Amino acid sequence: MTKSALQIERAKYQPKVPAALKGNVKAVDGEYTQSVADQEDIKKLFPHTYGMPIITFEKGKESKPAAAVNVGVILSGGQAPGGHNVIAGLFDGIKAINKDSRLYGFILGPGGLIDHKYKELTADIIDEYRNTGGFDMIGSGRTKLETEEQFNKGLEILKKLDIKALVIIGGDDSNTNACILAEYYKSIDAGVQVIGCPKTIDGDLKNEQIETSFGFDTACKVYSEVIGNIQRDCNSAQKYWHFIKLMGRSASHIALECALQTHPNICIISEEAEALELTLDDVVNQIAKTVALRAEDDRNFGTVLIPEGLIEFIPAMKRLMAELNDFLAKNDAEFRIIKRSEQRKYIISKLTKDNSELYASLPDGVARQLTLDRDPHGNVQVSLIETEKLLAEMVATRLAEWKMDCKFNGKFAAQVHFFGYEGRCAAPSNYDADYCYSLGYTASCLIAAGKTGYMSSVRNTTAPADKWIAGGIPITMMMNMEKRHGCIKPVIQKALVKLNGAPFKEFVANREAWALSTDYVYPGPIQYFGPTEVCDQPTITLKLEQKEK
Ligand code: FBP
Repeated sequence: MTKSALQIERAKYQPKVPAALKGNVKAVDGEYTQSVADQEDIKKLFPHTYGMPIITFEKGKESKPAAAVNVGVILSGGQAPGGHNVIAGLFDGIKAINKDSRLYGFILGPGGLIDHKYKELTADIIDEYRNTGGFDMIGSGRTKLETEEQFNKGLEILKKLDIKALVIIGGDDSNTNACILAEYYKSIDAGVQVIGCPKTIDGDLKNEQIETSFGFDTACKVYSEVIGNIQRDCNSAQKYWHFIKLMGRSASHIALECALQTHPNICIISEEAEALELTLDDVVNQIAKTVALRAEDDRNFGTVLIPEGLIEFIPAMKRLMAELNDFLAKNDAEFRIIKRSEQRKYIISKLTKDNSELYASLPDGVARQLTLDRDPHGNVQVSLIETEKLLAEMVATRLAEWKMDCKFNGKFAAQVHFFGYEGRCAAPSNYDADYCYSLGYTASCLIAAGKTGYMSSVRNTTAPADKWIAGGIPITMMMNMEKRHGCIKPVIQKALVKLNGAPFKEFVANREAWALSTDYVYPGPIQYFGPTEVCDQPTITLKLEQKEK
């Protein structure tokens, strides 16, 4: 592999880890747990893994060397910076248990387990990928592990390779699968532990114990760098409004964090739009008003941050999408054979009155995007819906109307952007490099402690790494019952932006000033070498959340 000078230097970086993970480690049981909601249902569905205690790792005494253990690892779902370091931490951890331990990576996500596609991850492979971005060491995929047939097929290869523990690195859906798999293997006494790791740039897999999902830090820093660059372009050319959609499927954590880092003129937060029951028209008016206000000072330029999931949070759109999800889940075969030119008419004829009218009012492109294939978890693929274009077009139309009524005298020219894939495979920031390595190493400690159905957890991460707290959280603790793909299922509850949380409050306290300002912040690129104040800072979101505790 040809490497850049930065890659060569970066490969030598030694991730910082919690003090408790240096040397012998002891598992300490904490409180017994309950699921966040629907306790009776979850308990019934997970009789073997429900209610287990929280685990914390502390420094242990010198102990006899343990037996070697073979471990499998899967990268699941969207890429997130730091995944390779989770695997490196896991590798080093199981080698510290016993140097003859072996690590197997399943290829291209959960599908690799079912199809028996794997490779042994030896020291030379691991060394090649330390501190690098991407998931290309073994690849990732979105196959949903949900049927007993799949679990049993997976078990065949786990048995063949004498794998005693499987680590699934994924987001809320993949960790839900990890929990179901752990329960199943325990119920049949399969002798395979299952451990999850919290991954997703979206930042929506977090709770009291899981402070953040890995990748969020780096992805937000990458997007904030380019938003800052665009804002400098705004101040230089003074001629465009930039509509910037940011990834983050449902929750608006990425948009909010980028707003806190860059101070844009407008940032829409989906969770607020939902709480205020805004219509699409309200959102358009809100943006157009700021454009008109800035135009009074000849500031015919600015930035608008739009979370990827916005469309799903506008209540009327949400109702429409829920009905579409159910309808398409039940009538997929029939819908697929309808000619593309007839599909819109067909959907309009099948929906209930309000939803049908709303669907009929949408521009063709967006209407079509709403009926595209769902992901394997039954979710609309919001990254395919061009909300940034939709809003830019609707704002232009609104301003043209206002111009006719002499309510707007400025100029309006829009540029649209979507930042998502650009940040998912970036080389991990120091925070993500350290956090991920620690998560992987902690997973090896959970394996050594004989745990299953746990998620690897590293807390107190706004303090210096030495003081980070490593442990494990029962995955059932994060679950509730939700409607997915037309059925009620146990799933990990998504963490949305809290409107009474410190990051949102900080945004609200500043947004009016930012709306009119040209005093943007330009965060610049991620720095890997240099002073701690520049290189080792966690996200503003995490700092505010920790301060609030
Ligand atoms: P995960 O939840 O699997 O981490 O993926 C998150 C994400 O990056 C979202 O932000 C985005 O909507 C989606 O993946 C895009 O998926 P795909 O890579 O399949 O296009």
